[in-house]
Amino acid sequence: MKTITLYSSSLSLYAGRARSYLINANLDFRETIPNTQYFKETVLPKAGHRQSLPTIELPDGEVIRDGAAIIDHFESANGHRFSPTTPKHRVLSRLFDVIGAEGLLRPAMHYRWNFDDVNKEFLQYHFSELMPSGPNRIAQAEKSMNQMRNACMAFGAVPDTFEVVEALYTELLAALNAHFSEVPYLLGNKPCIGDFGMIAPLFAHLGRDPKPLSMMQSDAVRLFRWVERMNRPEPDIGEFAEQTDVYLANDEVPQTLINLLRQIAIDFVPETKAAAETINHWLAQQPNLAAGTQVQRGVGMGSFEVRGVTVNALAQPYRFYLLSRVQQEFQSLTEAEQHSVTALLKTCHMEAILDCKISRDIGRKDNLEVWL
Ligand SMILES: N[C@@H](CCC(=O)N[C@@H](CS)C(=O)NCC(=O)O)C(=O)O
Repeated sequence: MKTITLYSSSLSLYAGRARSYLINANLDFRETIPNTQYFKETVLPKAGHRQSLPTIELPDGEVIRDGAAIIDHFESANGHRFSPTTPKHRVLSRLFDVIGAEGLLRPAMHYRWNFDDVNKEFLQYHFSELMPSGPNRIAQAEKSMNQMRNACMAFGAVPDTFEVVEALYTELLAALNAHFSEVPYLLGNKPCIGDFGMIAPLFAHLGRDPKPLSMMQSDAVRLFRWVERMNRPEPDIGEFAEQTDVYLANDEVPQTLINLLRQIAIDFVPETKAAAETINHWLAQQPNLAAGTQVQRGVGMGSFEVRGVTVNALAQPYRFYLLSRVQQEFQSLTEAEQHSVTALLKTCHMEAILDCKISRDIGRKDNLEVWL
């Protein structure tokens, strides 16, 4: 019988999000690398001709490209099983999805690409495996690795920022570890959409590449356990007293989660503001940008300060595609609920994200993100 095919690689940040969802939803799937003729001829044309991981093919031949779209598809098919229903949890779940998919690229790429002494052999093996076999395999892998090294710099990890990137990540490890010492997932005893977002950087890069894996195992055992748990079909929460599989009662947000968001806000908020400014400036200069035009990965560099250090990072419209979903979630609340969510976001130093918008909306057409 045909099952779902996940085109992916263990190396891929975004594939980690879809894989973890499929595992937790107990969906039957087969994971494979997209290096076959079948993928090129049959799957790729249905994926908008964009080869990005993850892409899935359903048993009826439908193809879905993009991790958020993949999760949307299964969430609507299974009654929104991993989407919390109380106001604060709804907004935080979506916010963690943006943070995971877009907000932790700098540490993820830094600890992958700037520790060649420990990581190089591991990365060379995996990158070669992604290339078609033949005499040029090693050279092609090297080329692709160099593109990723450039992407690492574009996300703002350059020698001048290494110290601040590492300081923030060390503090983040401690905040995540403290939270997962209290509860097994972000919002209690069951993963939410935000957990799937967060596993993206915290599995393939920070929880698997040799350098950051060793840091996580030695300095953040409870976070390491969450990474394991996110990739297992059973709850795997034996070390916790509470053995239910529900979110925290009464829309509770534990102090450890507030501390975690405050830590993340240190660079997430200024980076989001800077990216919005850069993208809006770019949009203002594109009066003839037709509706339906594919959205590019980045449209310039955003510049912002973190602890006195200037960081320049690619301004990515996709961040605002996901962020608009946080804002829509907020808009759909009653006035009283909005007040309590705003108060919470203020406490977390995150209130600015409610107003950080770009001047043109992004939608999806033929499996691609497009300007509306
Ligand atoms: N928005 C996409 C991004 C996916 C993505 O960038 N995947 C990387 C591998 S981790 C890739 O395939 N990059 C090539 C590309 O995007 O064209 C998602 O969330 O699925």
